[in-house]
Amino acid sequence: MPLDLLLENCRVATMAAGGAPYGAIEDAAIGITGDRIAWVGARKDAGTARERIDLKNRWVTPGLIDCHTHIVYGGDRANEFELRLKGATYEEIARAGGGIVSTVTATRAASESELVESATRRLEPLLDEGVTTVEIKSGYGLDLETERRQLRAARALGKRLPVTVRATCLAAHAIPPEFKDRSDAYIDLVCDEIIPAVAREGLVDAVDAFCEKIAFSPAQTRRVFDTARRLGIPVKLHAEQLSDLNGAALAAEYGALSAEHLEWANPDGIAAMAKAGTVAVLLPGAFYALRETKLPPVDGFRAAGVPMAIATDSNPGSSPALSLLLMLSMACTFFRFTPEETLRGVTVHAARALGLAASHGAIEAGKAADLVVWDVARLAELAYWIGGNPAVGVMQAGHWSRGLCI
Ligand code: DI6
Ligand code: FE
Repeated sequence: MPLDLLLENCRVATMAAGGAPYGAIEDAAIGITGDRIAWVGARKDAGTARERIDLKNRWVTPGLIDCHTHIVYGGDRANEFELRLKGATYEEIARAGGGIVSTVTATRAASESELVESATRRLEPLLDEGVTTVEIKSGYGLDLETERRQLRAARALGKRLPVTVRATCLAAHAIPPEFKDRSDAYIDLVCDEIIPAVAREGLVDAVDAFCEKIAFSPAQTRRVFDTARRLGIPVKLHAEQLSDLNGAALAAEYGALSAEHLEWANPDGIAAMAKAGTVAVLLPGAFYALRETKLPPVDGFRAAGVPMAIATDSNPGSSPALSLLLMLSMACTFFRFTPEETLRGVTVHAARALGLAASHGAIEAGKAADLVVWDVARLAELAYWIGGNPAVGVMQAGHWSRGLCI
């Protein structure tokens, strides 16, 4: 059987572990059939194909995966950005009724199509840079109707745009104003109504919570995780972003796909994550925008063999980020990642954080035909440039989604 398409004369960062850096193959070719990679290897070994494209020795990587976003919401918070510049802290703004809760008000007021439209405008620049899979969290509804609307918008984006969407229910993101000082009662609603309903409707791929002093306690997080476990849905956790509540260890105890943020993660949490195979998702955009000084324990994760992913955390408050490539630069400069670690962080490890390791995140026969062709001489350039976009071709599910201007 001839291949549908052969991409030849390229250098391929397969991201396979154990061999050359980046799992690279020089003078390579990639065979595509339908929406899958059928073959990858040395150009001289390639079989016949109905169509061939000469990539002129350009680098090809897997499609990028942004594994942590809150990109579906109403309004924005540029006003709070200005308040923070005048000295207010993120926590003070949150405690004064701004912060996440102000986005909740705007999101409750937005229709599904308004949510889809505004999120499309924010997603487009990510897709231009080669993002082919994105995770989208709810958590700006905080009632059943609006959480459902956000998750429906997330599903709709996956149909409308050339991107695979994984939807995460983050109903336990903040305490809604109508439950002020009654956070346990809100967790009852989350566990008894919101999660079961959106799960029944097929709107969620994972359940997340914000375990933090300004949000939910470890005991409340356990209740959310027990609910997810009962329904057979994988979990992930916003843990140790602003303080150390032992959230990383809690996430690992539940076999979480990932624990995210993690600036304050402690050695026990790191060891528990390593044992459970939980991915550390690090978010340099939030670290930057909140002017954090506490660095996540990257050396500890590395030494323990915890896979590290990087994402935009795209959201209106702590990380209004519309570029995943910029996060690679920040991960190197702030967190001391190597350029290769950054690319693993937005491919193989990000796929694993979404439970997609078997099908996405690497260039391997059988995996999704999600690829980016780059106009760079060295792969380190993906993390080196600050701004700009060297992606010259993006393929998602076997189709070119961004012009192949080769
Ligand atoms: N941590 C974050 O950085 C985002 N959510 C969370 O739990 C911030 C969300 C926001 O400020 O709107
Ligand atoms: Fe987040």
